Amino acid sequence: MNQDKQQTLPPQWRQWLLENLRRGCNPVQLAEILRENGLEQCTVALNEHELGLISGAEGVAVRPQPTTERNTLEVDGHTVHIVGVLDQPQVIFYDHLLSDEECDALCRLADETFVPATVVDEQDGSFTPHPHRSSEHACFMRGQTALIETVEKRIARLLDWPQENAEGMQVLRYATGGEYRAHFDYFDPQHPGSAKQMASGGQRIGTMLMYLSDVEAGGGTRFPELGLEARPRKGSAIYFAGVDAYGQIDPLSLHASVPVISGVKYAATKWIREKPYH
Ligand code: PD2
Ligand code: ZN
Repeated sequence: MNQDKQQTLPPQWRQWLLENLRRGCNPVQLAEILRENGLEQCTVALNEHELGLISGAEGVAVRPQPTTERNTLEVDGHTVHIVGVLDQPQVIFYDHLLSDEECDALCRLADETFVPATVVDEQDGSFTPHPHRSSEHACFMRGQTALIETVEKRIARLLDWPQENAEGMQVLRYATGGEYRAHFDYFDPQHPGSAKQMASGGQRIGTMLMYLSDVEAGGGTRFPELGLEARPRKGSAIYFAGVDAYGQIDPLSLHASVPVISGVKYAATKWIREKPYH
C-alpha cells in the first residue's frame, strides 16, 4: 500500500463501517463498497469498546448452523441420518427425517384440503397462482395437529433454530407433469412486494423440504447453478439456506422442482425465517 495516500476514514464512513460490522455484514462486501467510493486505503483506529461491539457480532447467528459432525442424530427418540453436505451454499441431505407412517399421515391429512399452489407476487406481495408452479398445496398453521407439531419440533432441534422462526407447513402434491420452475424461496429486497412478506418474521433464510412419497421418475429438486439434483425418496429431506453466512441473499440457492414424469410426488416444506413469524 502507498503510505503517502493513507488517511483516516471520514467520520460518517467510520460510523457506517462500524454499524455494518456490528450487524454481521460480510466484510468483503463492505470493503468492496469502500473501494467503489475510493476509500480502500483509509485506516480505521478502533477503541476497546468498539472492538468489543464488533467481535460481539460474531456470536449473532444470522442463519441456522445445524450440526453435521455426526452421521446419525437422535432427535426425541427418532433417528435421522445425514447422507450429504454441501458447504456453499449450505445444503444438508437427510434420510429418515420422517417415518413411513408420518409421511402417510401427512399425505392423508393434506388430501382433504389441497388447492392450486400459489407464488408470492413480486409487485404487491400477495399469494397468486402462476403457470410456473403447477402443483397443489395444503397449508397448515404451526402446531395445527400433534403430528405437525412433532415434525416442527424435530426440525427446530435439527437446525438448532427456534420453532417460532418458521412458517406453517405446506404439503405439496405434484401430478404427472407437475413442476415448480426455477425460483428463489427468499424475498428479493428489490421487489416492491417483499416488504409485506417480511413484515413478520423477516427474511426467509432457509427451506426444509421433506419428501413424503417415492416417485417413479422425475420430480427431483434441482439446483441449476450447482448442477445438483436431489431425488425424492419417502422420508428423506433436504435443508438449503437462502442466505450466506453473513445473512445476504444467495443467488446460488436458485432451485426448481423438475417435472414428475411418472407417479405422484408428495412433499412438504417448512420455510425458516430469521425472526419469530406470526
Ligand atoms: O417440491 C420441490 O421439490 C420443491 C422444489 C423447490 C419445492 C419448492 N421449491 C418450494 O415449495 O419452494
Ligand atoms: Zn422453492
